[in-house]
Amino acid sequence: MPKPEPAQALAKLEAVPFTQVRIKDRFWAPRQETNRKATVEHSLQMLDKYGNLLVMQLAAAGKREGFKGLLFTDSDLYKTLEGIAYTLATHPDPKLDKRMDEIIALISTAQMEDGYIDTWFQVTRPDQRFKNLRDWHEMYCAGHLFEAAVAHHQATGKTNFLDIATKLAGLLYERYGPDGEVGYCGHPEPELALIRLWKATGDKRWFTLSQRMIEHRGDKIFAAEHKTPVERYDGTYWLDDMPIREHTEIKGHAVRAAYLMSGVADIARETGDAGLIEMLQQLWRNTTQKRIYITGGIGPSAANEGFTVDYDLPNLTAYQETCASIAISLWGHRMTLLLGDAKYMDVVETALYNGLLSGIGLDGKSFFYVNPLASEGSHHRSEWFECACCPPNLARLVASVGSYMYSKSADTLYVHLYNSGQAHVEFGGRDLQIEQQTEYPWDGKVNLTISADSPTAFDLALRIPGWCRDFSLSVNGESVTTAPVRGYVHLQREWSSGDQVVLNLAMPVERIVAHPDVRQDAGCIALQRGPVVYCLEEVDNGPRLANIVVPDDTPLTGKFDPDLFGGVGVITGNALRVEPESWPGGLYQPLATTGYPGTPHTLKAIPYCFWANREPGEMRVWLRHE
Ligand code: FUB
Ligand code: ZN
Repeated sequence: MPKPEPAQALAKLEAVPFTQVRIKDRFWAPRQETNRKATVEHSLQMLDKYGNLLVMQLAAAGKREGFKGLLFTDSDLYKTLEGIAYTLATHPDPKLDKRMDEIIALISTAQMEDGYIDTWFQVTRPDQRFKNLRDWHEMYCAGHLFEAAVAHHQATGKTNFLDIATKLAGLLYERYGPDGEVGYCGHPEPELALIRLWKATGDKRWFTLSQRMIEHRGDKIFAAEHKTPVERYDGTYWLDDMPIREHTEIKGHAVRAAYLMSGVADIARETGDAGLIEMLQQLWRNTTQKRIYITGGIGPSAANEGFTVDYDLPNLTAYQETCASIAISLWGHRMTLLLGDAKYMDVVETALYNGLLSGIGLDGKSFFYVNPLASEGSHHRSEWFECACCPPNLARLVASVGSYMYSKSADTLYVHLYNSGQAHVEFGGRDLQIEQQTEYPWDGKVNLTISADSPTAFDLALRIPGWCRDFSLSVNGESVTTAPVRGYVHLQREWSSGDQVVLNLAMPVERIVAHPDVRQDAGCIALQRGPVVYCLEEVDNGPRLANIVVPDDTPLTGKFDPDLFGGVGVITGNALRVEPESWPGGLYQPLATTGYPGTPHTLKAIPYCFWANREPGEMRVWLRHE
């Protein structure tokens, strides 16, 4: 058991909202543009095709038949609306705004007098509300409604959606609040959503309800609900197996676990509860030291859509659900805000640039639910899914990615992520603007310029990413040598308009090897440059990628290819491969007769998150080396 980390003062950072951040780079900006122009419309069409809007109409009309879709179908609609709200905040669009209002009006009509809304129950089993909290996702759907409503309110200032949310939250509070029964959802999500609702409305009831759900988790209420003798009940999948402070390992369903920990981090940020914080740190250690993919994704197993045991990270069968990469980003961001340590943001950055973004095609209309780290050519994107949790989750994440970039405390402005663009920050009663110019993640040089109405003293904290082994820094041309503290270099001074900081993060191609206990990666390397993990695709390298061997002494070159995918980093180098044409014959041969390891091959690797955007074929992240 590792030693507990020394007690750490709470940083309690406040994220600079995405509405204050403009991204103008060559990486995220095109993705956001595609999200706004293609994904949003596509998603609305899919919601139509798959019945998500239809079931809302059925519920609104009081119908009892004709339901289509899965029981948590409403959540996909709400996540899409949340994504649309974010796009409206940065790009006002009266037509889309009106369309959103029409859907909100439909939801409002479907909402029952007492505040209840869940189309699956209303249409198919109105008498069974709250009878199966373990499996039926009622409060999960409610949570996504709360998040969408808050986003809509923040984006437009309107309260039509927020009113629906608070009415539903009121019903839940009455039933499961301090004067009610103990209840929490089999799929955590309402916990973090209620915190957002509390922050948006100032109504403390929502905080109390979230806290109560978290404090009681582990009461094993699902045992009684399903008439399972408690001694035979295994609540692991739902993280309902022990009191919340007693967890020492991440387990169960990956999305559920990371959503729950996000809610716990939110509560801990307010209460400073040492037991919760220690548990969060321990679970983060377990996750990131033993149970996470190099791409930032979690949950290797399809069987439980979740965790197995330490160091079990298969590549071909990696589940790494897109939503799980989103979930760890939510959790890591909250840990950053709680403790102000860059190691959390390192993981968020890895997930953002790799396991998460691989979930969506460059067209914005094709998706992965499962994100393997190797494919023999049969893994393809889909326009949507019967269980469509991932596509709308991506839509909301991509639209709001700006909210992960900056945060502030009373005296410090933190820069967590590097992208060209600007942020307007209200700081110490003054409006500041910080502008970044960079080709990140393809190049590690970042120019930052401060603009302020008048000179302002504050501490500018720049994250030195965990992947970076060497960096240099200057302020107004003068070199600064200062060691990072918890992953941030602090530049404390009075800043005036035009002050310039240049940060140079050395970004060589790195050959990464995995811990010796990850048996699936034994004898292999992965290629990484900056935060981006690379892979080989058949379209560039021919078939049988498993046969390619990268000699340890071969130089590997990282460069920017302006003609591929509108501009992207690639890695090239000389490798070797065994071709069947030169095989002497038979299924097995003495090594001495094969000429192994084969003939020269010019290797070309592309970012993992860009794979499956050309003709289909094999893909591989972990490569043989010698
Ligand atoms: O259960 C709702 C969502 O569907 C989960 O978050 C995903 O893992 C998928 O099972
Ligand atoms: Zn999903």
